[in-house]
Amino acid sequence: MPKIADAELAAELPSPTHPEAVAATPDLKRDPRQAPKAPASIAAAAALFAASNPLQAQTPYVPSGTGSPGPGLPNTNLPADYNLTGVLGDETFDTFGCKVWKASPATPDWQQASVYFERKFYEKNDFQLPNGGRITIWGFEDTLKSKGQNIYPSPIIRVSEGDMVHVKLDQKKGTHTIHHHGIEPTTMNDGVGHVSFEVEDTYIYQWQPRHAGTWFYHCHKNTPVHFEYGMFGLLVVDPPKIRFNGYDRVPAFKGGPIYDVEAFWVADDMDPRWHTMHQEAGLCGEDDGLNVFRPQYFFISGIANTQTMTSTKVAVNARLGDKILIRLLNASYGVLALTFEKLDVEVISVDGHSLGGPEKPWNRPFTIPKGQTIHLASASRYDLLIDTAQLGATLAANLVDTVRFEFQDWVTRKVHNATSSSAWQRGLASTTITVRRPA
Ligand SMILES: [Cu+2]
Repeated sequence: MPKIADAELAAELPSPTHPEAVAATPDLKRDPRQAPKAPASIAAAAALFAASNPLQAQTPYVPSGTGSPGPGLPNTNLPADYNLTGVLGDETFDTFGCKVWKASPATPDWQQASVYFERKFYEKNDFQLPNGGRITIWGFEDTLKSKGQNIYPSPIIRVSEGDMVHVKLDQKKGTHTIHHHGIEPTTMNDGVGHVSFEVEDTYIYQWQPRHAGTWFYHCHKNTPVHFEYGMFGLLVVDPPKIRFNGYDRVPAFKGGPIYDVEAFWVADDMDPRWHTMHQEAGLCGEDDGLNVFRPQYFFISGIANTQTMTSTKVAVNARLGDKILIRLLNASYGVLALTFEKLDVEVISVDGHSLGGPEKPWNRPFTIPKGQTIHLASASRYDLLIDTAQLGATLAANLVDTVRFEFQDWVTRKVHNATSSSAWQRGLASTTITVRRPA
């Protein structure tokens, strides 16, 4: 059903598949009793694997940024009147955010960008749902790299540590902002409407990332409503390239692991009632029912839960010996529970910040054993590393791990609509990680 969403994503996120993993022919007839015994440790297994498979590093995966090279966009808007920033006049708890400065100022302290992006508000009224229905979504169109495509979630912003980044918001209906979540730029560039301004027409957000990891960006005007409509996308910051085994590679963070396969899993739930609200719903104290959230549809990276098992945008393919990095964002309004059936998973970063490594000696990564459930709160990110060398130097047959997602109510912790007779309505999704043995 969500063919459109799938096709749109095809132009966006790389498929979490090592090219050679698909080409390799599975040999399911091999007698498992002849397989050498797996070494005691993952490190020993990896060493043995590398020694026996010289092809391992011949086509290394190297991620690349998604922006355009500088010097960026001219700063032609008129200077800001700082006396007007934030909320206007007297505000109460109920009406906070009701009267906010709306403007299109020039970017203060503007500098030439090393990389820049354009994001234009879109409204799409025919987003296809897994039960055949349609819903309205909002998002950010990348007018430089995928013009005319209404991609959900919005296109990834991928930059490198130390880049001077410009993101131009072009907005044609009401007011919106872009908050680059966790990046912590100056107040005017933080995109939180009620402490600075909402963008009436255009604005160039300027910021400089300092920490490699997985972040996200979203509209921060009437955030519960605009985020629910779909105004968010992943934001990935890469560390500098390093030379490894004769190739340029990009580790997860400075001093962190190098990976061969990269997957992006963004979990989201939709309550169709919320997709009929107006832009300012509830902002001026009116009761628009924002205290009631009853999601009916569930997605991983824009793919409906009925399609995630087989979608090439969600299911992961790797070769034995590969390291898989999964960048996981819980964009739902509940608790996301995630269980890997057969693979141990190492959490190497939380909310954009690495665990361990030379820059974070005060903490360390931790392992979630197979079968044990990981829980994420709303807006949380986990970077999950799976070293397939844990399976040993040989595999009797390809290993297929089933990964199960549960969308839980944030208060009752029950799976949404768990007893529904329709699979699409249950807050459940599954996908697979396939590890292929050497051909
Ligand atoms: Cu918005």
